[in-house]
Amino acid sequence: MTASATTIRLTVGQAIVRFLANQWSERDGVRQKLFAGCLGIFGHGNVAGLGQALLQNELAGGAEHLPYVLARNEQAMVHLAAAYARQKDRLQTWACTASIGPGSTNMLTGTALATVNRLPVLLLPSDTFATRVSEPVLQELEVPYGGDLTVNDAFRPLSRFFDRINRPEQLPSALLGAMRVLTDPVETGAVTIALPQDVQAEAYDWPLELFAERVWRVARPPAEAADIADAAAIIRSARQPFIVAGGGVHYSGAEAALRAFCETTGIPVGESQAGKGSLPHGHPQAMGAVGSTGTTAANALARDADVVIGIGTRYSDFTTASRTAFQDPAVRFVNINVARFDTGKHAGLSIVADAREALTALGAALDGYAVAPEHRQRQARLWRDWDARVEATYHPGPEVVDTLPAGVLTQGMVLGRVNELSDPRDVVVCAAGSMPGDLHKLWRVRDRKAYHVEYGYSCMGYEIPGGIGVRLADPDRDVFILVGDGSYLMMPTELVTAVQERVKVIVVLVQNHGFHSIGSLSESLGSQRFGTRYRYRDDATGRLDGAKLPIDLAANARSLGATVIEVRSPDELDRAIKDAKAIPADGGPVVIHVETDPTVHAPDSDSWWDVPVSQVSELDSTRQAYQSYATHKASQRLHLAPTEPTPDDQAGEPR
Ligand SMILES: Cc1ncc(C[n+]2csc(CCOP(=O)(O)OP(=O)(O)O)c2C)c(N)n1
Ligand SMILES: [Mg+2]
Repeated sequence: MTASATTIRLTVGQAIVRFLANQWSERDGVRQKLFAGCLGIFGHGNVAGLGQALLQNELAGGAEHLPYVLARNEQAMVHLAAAYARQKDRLQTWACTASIGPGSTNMLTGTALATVNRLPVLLLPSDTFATRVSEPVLQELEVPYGGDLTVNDAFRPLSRFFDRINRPEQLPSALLGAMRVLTDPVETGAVTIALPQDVQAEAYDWPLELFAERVWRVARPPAEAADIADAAAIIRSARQPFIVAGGGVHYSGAEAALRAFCETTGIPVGESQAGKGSLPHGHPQAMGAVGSTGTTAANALARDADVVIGIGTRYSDFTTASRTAFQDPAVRFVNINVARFDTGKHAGLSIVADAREALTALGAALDGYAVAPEHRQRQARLWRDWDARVEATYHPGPEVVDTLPAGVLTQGMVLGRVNELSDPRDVVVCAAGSMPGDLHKLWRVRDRKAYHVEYGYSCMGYEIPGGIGVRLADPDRDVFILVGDGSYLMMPTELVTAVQERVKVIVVLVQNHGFHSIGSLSESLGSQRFGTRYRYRDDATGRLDGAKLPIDLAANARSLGATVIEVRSPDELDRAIKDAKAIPADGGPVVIHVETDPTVHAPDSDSWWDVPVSQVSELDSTRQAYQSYATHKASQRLHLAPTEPTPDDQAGEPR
C-alpha cells in the first residue's frame, strides 16, 4: 500500500505518540497540553513498539515532543500520574507504558487508585501477540477456556474505559473514546488501552486528520433552575445547615464561590480529605475536617444539622463517620455534584452541576438569607476549643515531652513543626497510616492546592511517587511528603526517579517501628496490636514482641541517592526543615528521618468508624470491644427519606 498526501505511514506506537502530543484540554478559556509526558518501564512488550516511537519522538523534539520519564516501579508511575492530575485539577495528566505481564499488572493498584479518586490517567499496558503465532510467549497467562483473555483483562473493572487494539484500524476510535473519558468530569478515572506487542510495531496508513490538534473542553454543567429553587426553599427553612465540602470543590475551582456563599449565609463548612483546604484555616466558617477523623467543631455541627449541603463529595464512610455523623432525626440532604451517581446519596435533593456554577446560582437564590447570629457564635466557640487542642498537640507540655524516650518526638510535634515552618503554598502529601487522619484533623491549610492526602484508596506507597507528581505539576512549591516507615518500605523506589530527574521533594520519614495506625485500630477492636510491630520473633513467646529490628531507613534513603538529614530533637527538626527548604529546586530528594512515639495520639474526634469486631471470641479484649461496637452500630442511620421541599419550605416558614 502506498501512502497518499492525506495519509501518513506510521506504526501503531508512533501514531499513539503523535496523537497524544496533539491533545489539549481547555476550561474557562485556558488551554493546556492534556499530556505532560509519558512515564514508562520497558520490557519485550513495549521496547520496540511504543519504546521505538518514544525514542523517535525524543530525537525529533519540536512541537510533537512528548517527554519520556523512566520510572522504577509501574505501580508508582501510575501514582505519580494520578497525583499530577490532582494537582492540575484534572486538566492535565500523563500516559504510562508498561511491558507485558508483571509490568502491566503492577499498574493495577495505581489504576484502582486513579478510578476511586476519579483522577484521569492513561494506561498503555502491553499485551501478548494479537496474531498468537508464537504463543505462549514469555509472561503469557494461558487461559484454557478463553484464547482472547490476557492478564490485562484485569484492568476492565478498574478502568472507566477499556479497549484492546488487535488491529491498527481500531486505534482511532479507541483514542478518541479514551480522550472523551479522561476529560469528562463525570466519567473520568483510569483509562486503559491494551496494546499487543506485535500490533504496537505494525505500520498503517493513517489519515492525517487523526493527528490534528484537538481541544477537549472540560465542561461546567449549570444547575437546573428548578433544582436550585427547591434547594433554596429547603435551606431557607433550615435552622442549623451544614456544608460538607469534598474534592469536587477543588476540581471545579469553586473555593472563592464557596467562601462568598458561606460568608453571606453563615453556613459552616466541614471538609472531607479530598475537600480539605476548601476554605483557608482561620476563616470564620471553616470548621476543618468532618467525620471519623474530623474536628470536634465540625462533628458537633454535623451531628445537629437539619440540612446538610454536600458539595462535590462522595460521602465516604470516613466523611459520614460510617453514617453516624448526622443525628438530627429529620436531617435532609442537598447534594451538588457533577455526577448524578453522587447526588443521589443519602436520598438527597439532586443538583447535578459544576460546584462553582451551582454555588453561584444557589447564593443568588438565597439572597437575604443567613443563619441566626447564635449559629455563627456557636461555630466560633466550637472552633476556639478545637484549635486550642491543635495548638497543644503541636506544642505539647512537659507532661508529654518528659515521657518520651531520648531522641524521640511525638507525631503531633512533627506535623506542627512542618506546618509552621513550611510556606503557605507548600504542599503536604500523604496517603496511608496514622498520618492521614492526624493531618485531616490537625493540618492548617493556607492555600487551595496545599493539601494532598490520597484517601480514596489510602494506598501505602503512594506518598513518594505522589509527591514527585505534585512537584512536577507545581514546581514553584516545596512538597513535603509525610511517610511512615511501613509505607516507605513498600515503595521507596521513586527516590531514584527523583534523583534522576533532579526533582526536589522533601520526604519526612516518620519511623515508629511498625503500624501505629493499624496497631491502635487493632487495640481499640480488641485485637491487641497483633502483627503490627516491626520486631524480632521472641524465642520464648514465639511471637513478634522481641527487640526492635536493626533497620536503618536513613541509610537506605542515602543509598538511593537522596540527601538525608537525621533529627533527634525538635530543634534539629526545625533546622532540618529550614535546610531542606534552602536546597535548590534541582537538588533532588531530601529525606528528613525522625523517630516518633506511636503511643501518643492526636486529640479525639468524638466520632466513629465502622470496622466489624468478632461477634464471638475466646478473648476478653475482643468481647469488650464487641460491646462497644454494638453500641455504635445502633446509632447508624440509613438516610432513606426522600428530600423534597415541604409546603412549609415553599411558604418560607422556618421549621
Ligand atoms: C497497600 C496497602 N496495604 C495495606 C494497607 C493497610 N494499612 C493501612 S495503614 C497501614 C500501616 C502503615 O504503616 P506506616 O506507614 O508505618 O504508618 P503508621 O501507621 O505507623 O503511621 C496498613 C498496613 C494499606 N492502606 N495499603
Ligand atoms: Mg509506622
